[in-house]
Amino acid sequence: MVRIDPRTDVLGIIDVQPTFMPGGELPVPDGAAVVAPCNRLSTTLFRHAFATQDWHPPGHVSFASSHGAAPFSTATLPYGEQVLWPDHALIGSPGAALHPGLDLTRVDAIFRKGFRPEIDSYSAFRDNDRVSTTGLGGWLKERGFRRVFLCGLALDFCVSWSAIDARDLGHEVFVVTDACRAIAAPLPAGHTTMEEAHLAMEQAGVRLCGVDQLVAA
Ligand code: VGL
Ligand code: ZN
Repeated sequence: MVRIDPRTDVLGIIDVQPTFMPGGELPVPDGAAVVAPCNRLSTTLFRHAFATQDWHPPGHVSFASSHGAAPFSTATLPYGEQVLWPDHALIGSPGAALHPGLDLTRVDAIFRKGFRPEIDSYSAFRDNDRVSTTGLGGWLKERGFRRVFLCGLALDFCVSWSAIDARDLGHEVFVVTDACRAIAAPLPAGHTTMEEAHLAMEQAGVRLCGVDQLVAA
């Protein structure tokens, strides 16, 4: 059991946007199922939360269409290997809005990422070049939040990269796995992006938990 301290614990709701749900441009299997547990976490356990939105301009470097390539292929970009996705999370589009069913009562701030045309950003903290930031790290510090609890989409991309960066910044981090869903794409080596993300989170000291393991103070 993990007892939530509503003053110093914060909930991060990652990319709960229709673009990542069935019917959207880059659907995560069963993605809409995260809305209810995310709401339960934010309304019954936490006093403070932040949300993120993937937020890409047309022609974004992460779009396969920008390279004349097939979705889910990869490209080598100046900052490293990049998976190329279908066009998604277009700035101002309905799919890029926060899901209308998401309860925002406890959401004090919304951070957008992936708006720089030439760099993708999985993490809520830093772009994939690992240099340019969103400001979230400074916000957590100024607000005095110590432990970060994450939920949302997709577990093997934006949630896990955010969790690892929060560890890097010195936070204790919990990923609430049953309030997340994964893309779980197969990789050439035979394993999946989910297995890779699990390993990376374990190495970074990210803790995994379920909604029912968290209790009110
Ligand atoms: C995401 C792929 C591309 C995510 C965003 O939110 O996990 N994944 N852009
Ligand atoms: Zn994206």
